[in-house]
Amino acid sequence: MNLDLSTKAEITWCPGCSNSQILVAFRQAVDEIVKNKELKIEDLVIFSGIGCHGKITDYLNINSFTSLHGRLVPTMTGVKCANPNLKIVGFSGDGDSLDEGIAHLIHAAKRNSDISLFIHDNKIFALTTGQFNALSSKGFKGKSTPEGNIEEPLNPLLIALSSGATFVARTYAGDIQGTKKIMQEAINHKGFAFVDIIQPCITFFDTRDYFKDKIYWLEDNYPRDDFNKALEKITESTQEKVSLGIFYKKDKPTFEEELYK
Ligand SMILES: Cc1ncc(C[n+]2csc(CCOP(=O)(O)OP(=O)(O)O)c2C)c(N)n1
Repeated sequence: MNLDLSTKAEITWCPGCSNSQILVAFRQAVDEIVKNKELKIEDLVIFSGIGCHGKITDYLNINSFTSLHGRLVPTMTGVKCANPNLKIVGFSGDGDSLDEGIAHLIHAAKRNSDISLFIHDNKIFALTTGQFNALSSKGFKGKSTPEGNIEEPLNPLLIALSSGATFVARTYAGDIQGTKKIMQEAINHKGFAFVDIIQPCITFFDTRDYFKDKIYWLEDNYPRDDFNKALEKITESTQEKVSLGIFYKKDKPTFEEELYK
């Protein structure tokens, strides 16, 4: 029997919003790993920041915590420290964790805290109606940059990898099955798992056509333990093609293991 992870909360995302695809992928991911006895549902705690993405915790019948803007990562690491037996998964916006909360992201990756962080990467501040953020491309025109953004964007995967994340992956919200599998591997990874989920914002920055012909999956036998290759691939992806998959995965003691030694 499938777990009923839905709630009675009315979904208030825009009709057709890719957050719904992320929600479906996560429900399926959790349903399967609970059925496979890889996880007990009562051991799972989900977190969200502030933004359109942040509503996801309202739509999941799972223990949850909605944090302040940019502050979900320290909330997650605090809960994990207090009870290391819990499985900690966070949903964050690119603005939430790469602007407001970027210092927390870097330090959680550096410590290899045993948490999974899923970034809803729409390359804008969506809830506040489309201002540019740290991931917006140079030239992006939005509410706060009507003549075009004059800054270069950050590469979120490069930040996670260079800060010490031991699981670094990227997926595309429109590929629900691919996203589900990456989520499952991230949840099962011991250590800091960073997943960048590219998601078009159909209202303020519709990138569906842009990504349609650019995304491709890494081959199945892609070497995940080679830091330099991951670095190369992650930086190459900011060009013409956008690769999806797990770029890096490494076994390393976690912050909580060291703490409780
Ligand atoms: C400290 C703080 N700064 C700014 C805001 C206003 N604010 C609320 S949502 C939001 C945008 C969130 O963007 P993002 O994290 O990318 O999430 P999205 O809405 O795109 O899912 C902002 C700037 C706030 N609530 N708190």
